[in-house]
Amino acid sequence: MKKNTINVTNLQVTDQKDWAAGVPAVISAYKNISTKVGPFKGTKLLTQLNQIEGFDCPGCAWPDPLLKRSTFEFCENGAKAVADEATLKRATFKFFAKYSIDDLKQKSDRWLNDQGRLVEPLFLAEGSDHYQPISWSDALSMIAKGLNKLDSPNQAAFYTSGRTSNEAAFLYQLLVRQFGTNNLPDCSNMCHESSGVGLTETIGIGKGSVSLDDLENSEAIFIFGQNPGSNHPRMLSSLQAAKRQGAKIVAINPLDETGLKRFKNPQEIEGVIGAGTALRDLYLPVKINGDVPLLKGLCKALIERDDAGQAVLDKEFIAKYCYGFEAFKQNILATSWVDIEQHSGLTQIQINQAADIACASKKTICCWAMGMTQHKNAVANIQLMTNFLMLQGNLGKPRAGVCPVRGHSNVQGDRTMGIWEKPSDSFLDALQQTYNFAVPREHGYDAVESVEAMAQGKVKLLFALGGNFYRAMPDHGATKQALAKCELTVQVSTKLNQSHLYTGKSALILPALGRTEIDRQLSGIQIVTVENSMGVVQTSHGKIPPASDLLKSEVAIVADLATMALPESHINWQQMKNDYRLIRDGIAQVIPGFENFNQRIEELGEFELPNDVRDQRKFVTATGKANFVVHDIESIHVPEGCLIMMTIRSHDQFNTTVYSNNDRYRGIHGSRRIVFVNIDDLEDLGLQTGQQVDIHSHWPNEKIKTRTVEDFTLVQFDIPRGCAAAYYPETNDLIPLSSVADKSNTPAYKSVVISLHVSDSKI
Ligand SMILES: Nc1nc2c(c(=O)[nH]1)N[C@H]1C(S)=C(S)[C@@H](COP(=O)(O)OP(=O)(O)OC[C@H]3O[C@@H](n4cnc5c(=O)[nH]c(N)nc54)[C@H](O)[C@@H]3O)O[C@H]1N2
Ligand SMILES: Nc1nc2c(c(=O)[nH]1)N[C@H]1C(S)=C(S)[C@@H](COP(=O)(O)OP(=O)(O)OC[C@H]3O[C@@H](n4cnc5c(=O)[nH]c(N)nc54)[C@H](O)[C@@H]3O)O[C@H]1N2
Ligand code: SF4
Ligand SMILES: [Mo]
Repeated sequence: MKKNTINVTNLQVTDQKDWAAGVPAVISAYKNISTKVGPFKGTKLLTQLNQIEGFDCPGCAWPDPLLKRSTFEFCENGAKAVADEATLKRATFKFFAKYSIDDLKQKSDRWLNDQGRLVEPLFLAEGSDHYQPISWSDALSMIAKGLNKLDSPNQAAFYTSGRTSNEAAFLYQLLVRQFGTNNLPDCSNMCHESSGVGLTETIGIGKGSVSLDDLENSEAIFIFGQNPGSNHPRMLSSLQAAKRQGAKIVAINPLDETGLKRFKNPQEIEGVIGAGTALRDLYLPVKINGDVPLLKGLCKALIERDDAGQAVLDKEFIAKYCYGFEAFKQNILATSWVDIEQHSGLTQIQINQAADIACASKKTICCWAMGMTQHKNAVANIQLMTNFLMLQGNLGKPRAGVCPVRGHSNVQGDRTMGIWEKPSDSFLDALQQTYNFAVPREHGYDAVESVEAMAQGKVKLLFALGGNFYRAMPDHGATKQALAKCELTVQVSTKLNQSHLYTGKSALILPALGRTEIDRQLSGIQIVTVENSMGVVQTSHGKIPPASDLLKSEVAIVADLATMALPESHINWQQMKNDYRLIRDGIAQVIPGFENFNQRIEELGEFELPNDVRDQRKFVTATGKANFVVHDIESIHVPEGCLIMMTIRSHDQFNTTVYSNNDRYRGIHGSRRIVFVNIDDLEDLGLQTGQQVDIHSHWPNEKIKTRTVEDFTLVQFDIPRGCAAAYYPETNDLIPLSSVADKSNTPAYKSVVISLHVSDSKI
């Protein structure tokens, strides 16, 4: 892998911050928007962010308050996402004439993104090393021909990243299924797939069961494997509201993340000049991948207390709504405290402190993100968290429940719209009935399987609606080779990224409108809708003129491609492109909960989707009940001299989009090639903070036993013994495609066994 340009002398390390947001967040937000968009235009744009008639934040999926909004309904990182999209910079054909693909491969993710918006369709011919402009009709007809040339529809894969609107997503899956395949991998496969799989088995719905109001009024909130200060910053306002109602917060994380320590709300005087609000009441420094033993310990503490005569368990709930309790109880009681302590890295006393908080609460919520979903035993993590809540009846009642905190702004909505390689029969039946064609029933490839299929020559064309598939996947080496075997790869994009450089034999870039931009079609200006992390469907109205006259909306790209690729289709794609309301009429017919879709958004602007667990305490599972599931502790073997490493996000990136080389809360400035290690481990390993190292990862059961990324700087950090952390995507090459979660097939990006070696050049 080519190294990003890094000058280690630029690295400055300061102490980790002990509070988040406040004035520095406001300054950072305005600095970003003023530099990239201009002070006046930029500030005006921010006042429309997350407003009822404004546009939905292109950042994360955190919900907005229902129907009541303040003037500033956004966070620092939302402002960064907006500034990044609304930037005045443009990557024109002159740029692509100047830089060859090889030149661009030498550049960092940050540099590529910094070149500005993509403004016209571009084509990379086989054997050529420069992209050149191409007309929309030539580009789309090339894709249509490429698709129709395949021996089977299953030789194409259609990726989606979670920024795509409901309308574009619905139309896209309709195109893909009428073309004849369910090969619809998406970023969810790398993200919350483990949550979907785990929750569906236990409670019958792959989504969360709480609303914003529930969270803000619950009595105890357990936050597992999540860094909301950077990745869902407005969650801190909700946690603050909950604290003010007396909630207790427990943070379970190998890192004592700044955002969960103390929050200075920049919208309050107290947040500007005062000390802010302390958030977490208890911090559990769990070892990486130590959550299964911790959760078993928590359940054990509750069950043992109940057995000892304290009324801790909700026996009525368990008897009436749950299945499998006795077997679960036996398994939990048979798990020893010695094993729990050893594998979680926590003491019985610490776990009992968390159990005290659970016992004192009648309304408990568990929130989580990637720290739980990106491990081999991720589905076990999710199921044990759910089971922990079930013990006290914390499901299907107000202010209690499960809260997977989603990543991309519409990743949840895309799934609801049918972006899924394993669609349910009921969804396919409804699609078939509404659109009157034989939909493919065979399940398709997920993200990892798509790469494997490309490597085997089974997939020859990749079409990606957004995202940075190459860079987001593990094992860049293998992914690159697999992509190179494709006849054609197509990226629908707003900004330049590495997926435009590591391509199939030929490649296309189709430039798309972003969320901030006005989307005008024949019937007038269009709005789109998205679904947030808590199942609320909202509208988004683009506000600024498009970055170029040549941009098309994602809906228009899909409709125009469908028109060319499916000439026999009886579906009137152009009519739907001209008026997105017709797409919403289709959604209303196919997807439960979207009845009178157009009318409801026109009248209300937003509405909540039905949720059996939350609304009716109904569990549509194989047993008809909420299931307790037995999971054993499967600890990862970390040989002597090795550490277990998680790959995490910095404060100044959005996934593979890097805004700067700083990570303010963790005290890192000027470099991303960092490994965080405990000082005692450094000492034992004979290493020192500031030293340059190569990271080796170890896979004794794989063909390639050792993988290496070079030139990282060691930074001593407050992290449990035996653990390490480094940023994604610079470290993705350390992870083979085969290292995935059981059942969900999500890459185990956060369980990487590594060793550290002083870089050759520095010995
Ligand atoms: N600004 C910004 N916002 C974003 C994103 C972004 O990149 N930048 N990305 C978006 C997307 S797509 C997503 S999915 C979310 C991601 O949001 P997060 O999941 O918060 O993101 P990560 O940085 O992957 O952080 C995972 C957290 O889990 C902890 N962790 C890692 N391993 C373990 C473990 O074994 N156990 C426990 N208990 N904790 C662990 C890490 O220390 C870290 O705090 O954010 C979304 N929002
Ligand atoms: N090691 C490691 N790897 C990981 C993770 C990890 O924690 N560790 N996290 C995983 C997770 S949770 C996720 S979600 C994936 C992210 O995977 P992706 O969603 O594929 O990646 P992003 O970086 O979000 O994609 C950024 C690109 O999207 C395009 N884009 C932005 N906005 C729009 C738009 O409105 N329309 C269109 N068409 N394109 C747009 C831009 O061109 C931009 O360069 O990465 C995964 N990879
Ligand atoms: S919390 Fe997420 S959705 Fe809300 S403004 Fe910040 S980045 Fe945007
Ligand atoms: Mo994600």
